[in-house]
Amino acid sequence: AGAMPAENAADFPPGFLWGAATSAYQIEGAPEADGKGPSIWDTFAHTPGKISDGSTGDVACDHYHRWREDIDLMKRLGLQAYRFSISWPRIFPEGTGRPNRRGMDFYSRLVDGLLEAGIQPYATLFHWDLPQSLQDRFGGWEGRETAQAFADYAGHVAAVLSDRVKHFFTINEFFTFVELGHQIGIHAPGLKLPPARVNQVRHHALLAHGLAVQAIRARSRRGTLVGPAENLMTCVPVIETPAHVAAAQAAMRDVNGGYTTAMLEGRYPPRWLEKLGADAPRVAADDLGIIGAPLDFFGANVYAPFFYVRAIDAEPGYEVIPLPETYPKFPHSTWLRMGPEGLYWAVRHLASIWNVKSIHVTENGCGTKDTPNAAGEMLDVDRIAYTRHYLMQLQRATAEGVPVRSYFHWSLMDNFEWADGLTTQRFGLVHVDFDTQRRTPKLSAEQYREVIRHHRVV
Ligand code: PNW
Repeated sequence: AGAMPAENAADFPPGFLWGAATSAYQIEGAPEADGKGPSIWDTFAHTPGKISDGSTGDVACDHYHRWREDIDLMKRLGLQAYRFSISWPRIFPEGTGRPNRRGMDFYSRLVDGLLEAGIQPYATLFHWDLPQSLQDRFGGWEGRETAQAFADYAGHVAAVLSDRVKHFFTINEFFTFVELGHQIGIHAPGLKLPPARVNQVRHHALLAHGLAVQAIRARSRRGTLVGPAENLMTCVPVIETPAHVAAAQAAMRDVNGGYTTAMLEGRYPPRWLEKLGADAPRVAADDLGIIGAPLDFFGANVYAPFFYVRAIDAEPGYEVIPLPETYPKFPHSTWLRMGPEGLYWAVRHLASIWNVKSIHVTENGCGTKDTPNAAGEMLDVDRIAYTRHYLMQLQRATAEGVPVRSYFHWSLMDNFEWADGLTTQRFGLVHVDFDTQRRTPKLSAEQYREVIRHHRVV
């Protein structure tokens, strides 16, 4: 499904799936329920000064207890797919050892509920909530042991759920937890390591992905599909002519050298290694073959483009130039800006540079303040405009034959936005009152429901 041309020029292709995404620590709460062990995010959020509004994920959306109600919410939106993440320390409270059956049962019930509602489950295995025990015992991702532990966990989950879950994402956004967690220290585990150690963390995370792909394939049902969900640093050609497009492709391969290029080419690009110099990671003999194993699909989280690129004569044939200043920044975010063409170029580059045959847009959305008006409505026009402009670009890509299979809006509902906590900015289509746990669809939820119903941008 998904490859047939659309009947109307403005339609998305037949079979294209519409979803929304969340992650475990951001919505579940219940950090000690049913034998769950602590994660590094439990620890980090409870460290004074780390979360801007002083909140934690202890309750968040209380989804662990309200998942039935949340499936009803998804039904009302008309969602066809739902991307959630599995909390590793619910399944292995200490990261390794014996699986905790009661933790697994939660996801098993959730998956059954989704299927009953006619919603396809898409499961992410790691969305940053590393078991604290692995941090304590192996230095977390600094230890090669953590990569193997992840593969064992991933294989176990696939063995239990692959009779009902067809799509598994290994790791969500390497860049964010590696760099923000280990270099800048604003995400868990809050470290500021020197470059050589950050590079080793990054390499172990990639290795974990590769080992998990192997483990999932070894232990799942036939037909199970696996890939990453990665935040590409998208390079937009300054002018859409062959020379500038080629320059943007070359820049893409270099700036994503530590992640996407390594996974899709099975090697670190020479210019990227050159930049790391003596700080390059230690790489064992088979590592890059494992990291570069062919994938069933590529999941792309796309929020904003990173650079404009132009062709130049001098080596390396491209020049990175800043994005236009007139691409507005979102006032409550440090990094998010409006740049809809980034979505078009992200998926087009995946297909044209790396010949990716199946692409899922695993996240796209924006953070806003959303306060109710006098009538209690949330008229989140910033989100409506954002979604419309990004989807127009995605539609262009599908109309040109780029093999995009699905789109997941980030996020289904307001949730714990990491270092920004619960209230600094809200990403939901559905508003959550964190005092009462009342869910109220915003105007953008109505727009998204109509997008799904009409299978085109509205
Ligand atoms: C993603 N950046 O994080 C995450 O996958 C989600 O869990 C998160 O809630 C969402 O986007 C919104 O922030 C990102 O610096 C964090 O470009 C940082 C960046 C991008 C995505």
